[in-house]
Amino acid sequence: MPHTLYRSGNLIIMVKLPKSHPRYLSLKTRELLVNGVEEGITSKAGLIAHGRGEMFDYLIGEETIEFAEKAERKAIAEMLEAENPVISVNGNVAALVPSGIVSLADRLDAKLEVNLFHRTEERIEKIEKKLIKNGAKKVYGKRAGAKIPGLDHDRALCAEEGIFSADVVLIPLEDGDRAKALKDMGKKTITIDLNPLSRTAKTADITIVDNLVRAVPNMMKFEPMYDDLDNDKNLRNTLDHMYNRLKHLSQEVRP
Ligand code: PTJ
Repeated sequence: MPHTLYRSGNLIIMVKLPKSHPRYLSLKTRELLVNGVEEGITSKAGLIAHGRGEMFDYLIGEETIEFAEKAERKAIAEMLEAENPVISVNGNVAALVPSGIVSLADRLDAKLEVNLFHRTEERIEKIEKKLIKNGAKKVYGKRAGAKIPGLDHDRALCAEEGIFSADVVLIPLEDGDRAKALKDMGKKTITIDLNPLSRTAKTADITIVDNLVRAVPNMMKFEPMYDDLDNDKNLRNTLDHMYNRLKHLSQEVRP
């Protein structure tokens, strides 16, 4: 039975995670993020963001629904057709899917750039090292000579050859403000965000409402979709799916 140690000051809390636990996968995913914080890769705010994501995943049914699959397939096509596709990596992505995101960049012939909302040089370096350990040959982001216009502070910093000059950017779990600033630069934006109501979800050209831990492996195996995708309609369908599921669940609790 795997054990997890949580250290909090002098306190060591031992949590046993039996594989038979009905929430095993969800608990393992949390464990990756807690480890990410301890390693100095994930921000504490990343834990809060994940909690919000989990809530929406619950409403979806913790599976890849057809509308997410469509968006994933369209995203693959857009990235494959792009001239300079870039995948933006933050502290949550690096903790949850370090090898998956490197393989995806390989498949899509995309650059990887560490681009943080809560930017520190130390975190950038640690994430870069983690990606290289997982097989990345080159990681952008440490040398950030360009700025995303319209954003203040360090979250505007990006690499000239990376996000700054990208035509298509995959921005998983992105802050709404920056997603809009990237769009304002004329870039095609693709997000992976479990909250279909977030500003990022509404701003992006393609919104994948799926858990990052499912979306990335899916995007490794799905075939590209070259047909048009109506992103707003896809989002409406996703919300309807949640609404119908809740209606169904409410029936179940009635006597
Ligand atoms: O590492 P940093 O400093 O770049 O910070 C990264 C976070 C994620 C903390 C930062 O970008 C942030 O604060 O993001 P937001 O504004 O909280 O948005 C994160 C979005 O991702 C929310 O809409 C969540 O519902 C969603 N989300 C959280 N976990 C997942 C997710 N979507 C897909 N898969 C997840 N596992």
